[in-house]
Amino acid sequence: MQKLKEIRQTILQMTHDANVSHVGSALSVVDILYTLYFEVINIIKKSINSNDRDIVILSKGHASAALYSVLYHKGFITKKDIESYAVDGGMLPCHIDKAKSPFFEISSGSLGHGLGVGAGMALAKKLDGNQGRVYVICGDGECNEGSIWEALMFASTNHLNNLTLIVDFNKLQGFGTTNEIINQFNLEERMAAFGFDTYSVDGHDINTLKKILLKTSNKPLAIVAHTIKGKGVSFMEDRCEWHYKSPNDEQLNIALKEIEGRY
Ligand SMILES: Cc1ncc(C[n+]2csc(CCOP(=O)(O)OP(=O)(O)O)c2C)c(N)n1
Repeated sequence: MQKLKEIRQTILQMTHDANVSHVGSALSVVDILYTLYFEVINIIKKSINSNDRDIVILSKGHASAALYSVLYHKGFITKKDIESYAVDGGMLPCHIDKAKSPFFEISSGSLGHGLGVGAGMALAKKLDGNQGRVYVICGDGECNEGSIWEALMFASTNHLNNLTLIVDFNKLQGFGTTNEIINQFNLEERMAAFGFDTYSVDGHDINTLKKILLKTSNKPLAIVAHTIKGKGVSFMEDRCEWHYKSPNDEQLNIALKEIEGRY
């Protein structure tokens, strides 16, 4: 798919140029963001101020390069913005800053907050009689945060059936595998036990993702998206070190070529 190819290539170029971390985290979540922005949500540039629009929160804000690249390829931010990624005084800091653009729904990067904020927004939509869903994307390591589980209880208590949580379940976090650090056991079963309608999906399969993201229910929804950290670049896939490293010149060229042939 041409767009997905370009979006991945932009992420690689950005992290190379800025020499910053989290390229693996961005490549893990990018298919979910692509599906939301290109296939599912109702946000278009002129309706950004509408109270009835959908809302997407990237709670794992360290993967900001994926959001920035998707927004750029959607036409919501500019090439000049992309070139200011991780540059002092630029539009696009490594962790998302809500003040920089109306398309950044919250400031995120300190893990564990996006679902609580999203649940509050979903409740506000209901109280005000507004349309639209709130989609919150968390990491699996982020689910170690107790605040996630408080927000799940809050959402099911308040019948927030306009809220969808998507967990980017790549089984890695910053210092090793998620289950070695704090075992997530069976995320699907645990979220169902907290009152969510829960689905399991291949988080890189756009068609299936789309089908599940469009589902509605009388309960809040949780989608456990099974993903691969670094997806699309074979030497980055499922390798913890790419949480931190950025591609050098040679690695960038190899990665861009691989993406060119693979998507
Ligand atoms: C509250 C908080 N604690 C620690 C960190 C440091 N940190 C940044 S990324 C990360 C790992 C996140 O893992 P995961 O949620 O699985 O995301 P992934 O990068 O694997 O997609 C950690 C611990 C943080 N950003 N916020």
